[in-house]
Amino acid sequence: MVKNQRHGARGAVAAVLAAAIGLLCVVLLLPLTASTSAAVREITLVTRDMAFYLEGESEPNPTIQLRAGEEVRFTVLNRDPGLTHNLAVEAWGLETRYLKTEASTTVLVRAPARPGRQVYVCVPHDKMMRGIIEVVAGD
Ligand SMILES: [Cu+2]
Repeated sequence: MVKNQRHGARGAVAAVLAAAIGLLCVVLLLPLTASTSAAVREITLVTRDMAFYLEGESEPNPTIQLRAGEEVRFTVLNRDPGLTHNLAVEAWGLETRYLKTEASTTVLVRAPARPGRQVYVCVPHDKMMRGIIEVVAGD
């Protein structure tokens, strides 16, 4: 009897897990399916000298402005010799894998529907590698 109850509880946990994974798949796939209708903006962030830079620009840890609801593909490229970096936006639950020198990764995100400001960081160096993503009203 007790054993059956334990089994039942385990089954419930498994069902909840399966539902959560299913939901996660939907959440992850939705932006991909929606991306066919609108252009995806490409933003490349290069890490070097313990800071983020927009590709080809010289301002460290720049404020990145996005339009509300805009779809963006972030590419992070680590050009910092001997250092491992990543990109995370905690408010969005976004965190890339850690990148060794010359490694890169890409994440597709949709900016929040409402204007606001979020912090982006490199998790291992979040005191130095830290900037703002500013979401402004879309047109
Ligand atoms: Cu870093």
